[in-house]
This record gives sequence, structure tokens and C-alpha cells, in this order.
Amino acid sequence: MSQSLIPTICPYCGVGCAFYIVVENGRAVGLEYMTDHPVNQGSLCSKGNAALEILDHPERLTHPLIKAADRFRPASWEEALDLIGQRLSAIRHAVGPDALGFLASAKCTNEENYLFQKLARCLGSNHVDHCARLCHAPTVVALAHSLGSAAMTNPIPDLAESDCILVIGSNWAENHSPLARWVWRAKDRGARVIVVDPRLTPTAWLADLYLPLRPGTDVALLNGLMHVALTEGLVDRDFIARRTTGFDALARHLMAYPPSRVSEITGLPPAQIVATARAYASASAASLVYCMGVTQHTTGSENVLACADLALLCGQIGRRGAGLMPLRGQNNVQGACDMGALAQFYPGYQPVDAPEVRDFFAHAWGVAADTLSLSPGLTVVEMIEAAAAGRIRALYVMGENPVLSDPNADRVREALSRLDLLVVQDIFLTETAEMADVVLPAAAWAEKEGSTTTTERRVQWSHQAVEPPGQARPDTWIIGQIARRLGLTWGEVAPPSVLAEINRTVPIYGGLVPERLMAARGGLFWPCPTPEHPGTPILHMERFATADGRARLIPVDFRPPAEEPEERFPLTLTTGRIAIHYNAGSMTRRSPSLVTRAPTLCVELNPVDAAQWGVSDGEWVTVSTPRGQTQARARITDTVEAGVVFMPFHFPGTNRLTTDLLDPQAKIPEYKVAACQIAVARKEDEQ
Ligand SMILES: Nc1nc2c(c(=O)[nH]1)N[C@H]1C(S)=C(S)[C@@H](COP(=O)(O)OP(=O)(O)OC[C@H]3O[C@@H](n4cnc5c(=O)[nH]c(N)nc54)[C@H](O)[C@@H]3O)O[C@H]1N2
Ligand SMILES: Nc1nc2c(c(=O)[nH]1)N[C@H]1C(S)=C(S)[C@@H](COP(=O)(O)OP(=O)(O)OC[C@H]3O[C@@H](n4cnc5c(=O)[nH]c(N)nc54)[C@H](O)[C@@H]3O)O[C@H]1N2
Ligand code: SF4
Ligand SMILES: [Mo]
Repeated sequence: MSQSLIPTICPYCGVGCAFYIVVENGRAVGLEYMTDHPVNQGSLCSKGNAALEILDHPERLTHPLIKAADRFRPASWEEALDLIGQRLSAIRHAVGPDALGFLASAKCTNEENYLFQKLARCLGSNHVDHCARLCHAPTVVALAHSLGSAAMTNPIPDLAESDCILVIGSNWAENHSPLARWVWRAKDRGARVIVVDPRLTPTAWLADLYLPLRPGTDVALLNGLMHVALTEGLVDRDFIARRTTGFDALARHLMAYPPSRVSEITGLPPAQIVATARAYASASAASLVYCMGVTQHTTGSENVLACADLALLCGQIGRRGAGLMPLRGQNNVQGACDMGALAQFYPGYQPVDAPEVRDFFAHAWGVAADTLSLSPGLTVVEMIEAAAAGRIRALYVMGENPVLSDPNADRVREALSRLDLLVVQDIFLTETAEMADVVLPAAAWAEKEGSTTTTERRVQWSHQAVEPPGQARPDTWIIGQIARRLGLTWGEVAPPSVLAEINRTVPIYGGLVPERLMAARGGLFWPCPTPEHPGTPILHMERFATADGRARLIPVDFRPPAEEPEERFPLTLTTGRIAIHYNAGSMTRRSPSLVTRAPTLCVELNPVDAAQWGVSDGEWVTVSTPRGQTQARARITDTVEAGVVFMPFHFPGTNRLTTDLLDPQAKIPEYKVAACQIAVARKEDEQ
């Protein structure tokens, strides 16, 4: 019996915990904790512990599928790839490259995303985007504007050095749980933890001060905190003078946000606003941690700008323990953004509409400059709209499940059904794959190698542990085969060769060369421009990444959410996550140890609302919004305030309810606020 331990990175979230896979006779038989990893130090959450359950799952896709007369039949790779090549090039020639859409994947490696966007762009389409659009697009847009670089500024273990940790719209105790060990270390040293969230989450339980604000009122709160810091003389005048521009205009603007007014908008007592401002501004080092409660709004970009303004005004950035920490969601969402899986950017955040950037990539990729489009592409939700309108005719989806994860799901289904060609490349037959014309079976993380980038900008190599099931193949191989059939001559597409190309075209990854990355336990932080560079754990220590090296203070005004409760839909629906499940659930709903602990869709509501609508605990209810309705089991709890109901989106149904109204700058939908109604489900509606 031969047994080996292969180091790997958890395939679920952006914390990037590492562990070992125990391999025996070519099979993954168990996992072993990696106690010397710098972030998780051996610990794994429920999902990490269950990660191996998906590897030899009986429902894994094991061969390509082609749909004929509404049914799938197994096909050979040759046949499936030839068909995709022919149909994509026919549509491209008949209608033009703008009829082709591409959804990349934050679950896939850097090398896979790099190749995927290269394919889209070499075919002349910038319509390549991915779930970051539904997640941290406001961070990408707003921080690029104010700080010049859109990423978490400090490593996770740095939280232990903070004296104050302000958490806004992040439930890290459930969704990025290894943070807890670092936050506890800070608390043991006397740090204050403040949590701003409309729900009393497990993260809020750990808080010294908990602020249950009304959903969608964060800009008002942040302006109020800055107002107090300014009027009480707690801002960092020296930092403002040396490192920022725009202070005077911001200071004037903040006068309109005294605690009394902010209290009316947010529902928080003025004393809490004052106490929070004092604790954050006067800490010798403070971290501001934020996540989807901040970004998933029609005002997402403004919310992020206000977070950056607060950190800058108080000089709480660019030092150990002082930073702005947007927690990225997926295992490789940071990397997918870095690799240019975004409609408006080439790899390395280089704008698609700059002719010199276009020329650089045309040269690097060996294509004529006029093949590459200078028009920014459509984003995720815009591609769905374009499919509904018949402008996007073919969609190639790698590792995403838009039928469950995009907002206004009935409309998504309708849009996808109008396509001439839908190709889905996944590890399972998801709800989106069921609608496809061709389904391609991909290798899962442990069945291939490549690099991923954690929320902290830590780039880590993941080694192959086992072989993929049946005929499933690594995503790089599949993309390379499709490219070949479309006449692109790429040469070697094995992950180390692709990484070597990334080293040449993406300056912040310049020094992350394959041999070095493969040997670096705990990875390396970008920017890492040369092979000798040690990497950059903390951003903005000396200067910001803007042209003049200074951060911009940008005033923003409070705007209410797009859809407010009204007579027919009197409650506010907010959606999010629970610890046991992951996103659209394709992996966790198939993991026996997880799904048995949370088998159905639940809706949480306050006892006051339950009494008013006659709902008992555990009963099936119908939740409806102006877009649709769905059934869920009622959970009566006072963790949500009266008037607010919460649903996770890990099961089919939730996104039939959510709105596809977008933040105009970042194009993220407002998943966190919709007007809804609840009623006890009629017997015949029960699931
Ligand atoms: N267990 C688990 N972990 C995950 C995931 C998962 O599905 N399951 N998904 C991963 C991904 S892709 C992501 S993006 C992250 C997301 O991680 P989080 O952002 O922590 O997840 P959410 O539950 O979407 O939202 C966070 C909190 O925002 C609050 N909130 C809602 N509206 C508002 C508001 O208006 N203002 C404020 N201040 N707060 C508000 C919600 O009550 C919720 O507690 O998690 C990652 N990790
Ligand atoms: N209502 C509501 N909706 C939301 C949100 C919310 O808070 N509320 N949050 C939004 C956010 S933050 C996000 S990030 C999105 C997530 O949206 P999606 O990215 O669509 O969600 P996932 O379920 O993570 O889908 C990833 C897919 O990749 C597949 N996969 C895993 N590994 C591989 C691989 O190696 N190769 C390939 N080819 N496929 C693989 C999985 O099986 C799965 O089907 O959802 C958004 N939707
Ligand atoms: S915290 Fe994230 S990376 Fe760590 S084990 Fe859990 S899902 Fe995996
Ligand atoms: Mo996300």
C-alpha cells in the first residue's frame, strides 16, 4: 500500500486554507491538517473538512454531453469540441464577435481564467466577466478610484495587531471563519470589536458593540462616523495632509451628517454612532473589515468609497494592524479579477479601451491588433439582458451557475433559453448545465494543478493529488482544445507554461514564477514584480497606487435602496449565506455531511412578523416579491428585526425573488434589499 500526503488549497472560499490530501493507491482517502499554514494553522471549517466528498461523488460529470431533442446523450471529446468550434465560429462569422459571451469562474485557477479571457478576447469579444460582478465589483471600481489598487490591504493575521476591528456587512464567523482566531488574539490584547449588521449574526455575538442598522443605510452611518471624528478632532491631520487630496470638500460635505440625522436614517441611537467613531478613530491601529452587506446594493460603489474615506480620514491604512479589508468570497475571485476575467480589464487591471494596452496584448498573443476590441464588454447581468434581447447568441459558461446565482432567476432562464448555443463546463450537472446544448466535464481542484489567489492577495500553488473521474479534463486542456478549433495557435497550455506567460504580461505577478511559487509554503503576496522581490503583504505603506501617489477623498451622499417596502410587499427581504452551505450549493448540497445538517431552504423572520402573518416555526411559507415567489420553511428568530426577513441563496428559489436593478458604476445587483410579502403556503404549494 502506497500512501502520500499532497498539499492542497481548499476549493471553497477566499481565505485559502491549506491542508494535505491523503492519497492511497491513487485515491483520496482522507485529509490531514496543515498546522504550519500562516492563516488557518491547521483549522478548517465545515466545508473544508467536507471538501473530499465531492471528488468521487457519483454525480460527477464523467463525459461530454450533447443535447438532442431535449435530452442529453454522451458524446466523445472530439465530437463535443468540434461541435462547439463549428457553432461558435458560425455565430461569430454570421453575427459578429459581439454575439459571443463568456462567463469565467472564480472557482477556477489563475491559469484557467487567463486562458479563458484570452480566448474571448482573441475572438474579438470583451464580453467576459464572472461572479466578482455579483460580489466585489464595487470594491474593484471604488478602491481603484480612491486608492489606485482594488484589493485587501493587509494579511488576515494582521488583525491580531489591531486595537479596534470595525466589521461592516461581513458575517465572517460563518463565511470566513478562520478570521476568528486572529480576531480573538486581538481581543485578548484588549481590542474592541464593533459589528454593523441588520442581523444579529454569530459574528455580532463576538462584538463588544453591535449596531443593528437598517439595511441599505451604510453611507449615512459612515458619513456620521466621519462627522464625529472630524468635529471631535480625532482625524489624522498629518496623514490627510501628506497622503490624500480632497479633504476640504469632504469636510464640508460631512457637516450634513450629524449623529441626530444619521440616527433617523439608520435607526441607531446617536450614542452608538459616537462611541463607534471614537473607538475607530482613536485606536492606535484599526482595521475596517467589510463584505457583501456593503457591496450588494445599488449604492455599492458609494458604500465602498465611504469606507475608504473613513479609513483615510483617520489614517487607519498602510500600517500593521491598520487596513481596509474587503473579504473576497470565492477561492480564486481575487485571481480571476487579476487575470482579466472582467469586462473592462485585460489581465493586471489594464483597461481594454486604451490602444497601447490593446497593442501590447495583441503582440503578446500573436494576433492582429484589430482583432482585439477596444470597447468594454458587457457585465454578467448585462450579458443576460443581451441574451434576452437576442444580441448575445452564444454563451460559454465555465464554473458558474447563473440560473441559481444571478438575480431575477425566471428572467435568467428565459434569456438562456433564447440562445443559439449554451456551453457549460462544470464538475456537476448544475441547473445551468441542464439548460445547455453541450456540457463539458471538468476536473475538480485536486485533480489538476495551478495557482489561486486568496482574499489577502496571497498566491498559492495547488498540486494535483488524484486523477479526474472518467473522461473529465482540466479546464486549461478544454479551453486549449476549443481555441485550437477556432484557429488560435497557442502552443503549450499546461499550467506552468501559462503561469510563465502571466509572469510576462501581468506586472504584479512578474516574480511569481512557477518553480518559486510551487516551493513557497503559504504562498507569496502580489505585487511581486521580479523573481527576487519578497512580495508585498501590506499595501500603500509609502504611497498609494494612484498616478500622484495620493489617495482621493471622495464625498458621497446617502441614497435609499432602489426598492422600498410598500403596501403589497411590506417587508424587507435580505439574502446571504449560512455556514454549512456554499453559494448556489452545487457542491455543498451534494456533500452528505453538509446537506444532512441543512437540508431545506429556510426563511428567517421575527416573532412579531410571524404573529402578524400567522406563521408558526417550521411551517412552509410562500415568500413573494414583485418578480416571483418561492416556498421556504419558516424559522422564527429575533436575530432579524421586525420588518426584515432573511433567506440564504444556497437552494433553488431564492433568486426568483431578488431584483436585477444595478449599481450604475459597478453593475452589481441589489441582493441585499427587496420588498417582499410572506404568507402561509397553501397545501398544494408545499414542497
Ligand atoms: N459558509 C459560506 N461561506 C462563504 C460563502 C458561502 O456561500 N457560504 N460564500 C463566499 C462568497 S462568494 C462570499 S462573497 C462571501 C460573503 O460573505 P459575507 O459578506 O459575510 O456574506 P453575506 O451573508 O452575503 O452578507 C454578510 C452580512 O451582510 C449583512 N447585511 C445585509 N444587508 C446589509 C446592509 O445593508 N448593511 C450592512 N452593514 N450589512 C448588511 C447580512 O445580514 C450578512 O450578515 O462568503 C464566502 N464564504
Ligand atoms: N440572492 C443572492 N444571490 C447571490 C448572492 C447573494 O448574497 N444573494 N451572492 C452572489 C455572490 S457574492 C457570488 S460570488 C455569486 C456566486 O455565483 P456562482 O459562481 O454562479 O456560484 P457557485 O455556486 O459558486 O458556482 C460555481 C460553479 O463552479 C463549479 N466548479 C467548481 N470547481 C470547478 C472547476 O474546477 N472547474 C469548473 N469548470 N467548474 C467548477 C461548481 O460546481 C459550481 O457549479 O452568487 C451571487 N448570488
Ligand atoms: S474557511 Fe474557506 S478556505 Fe478555509 S476551510 Fe472553510 S471554506 Fe475552505
Ligand atoms: Mo462572492
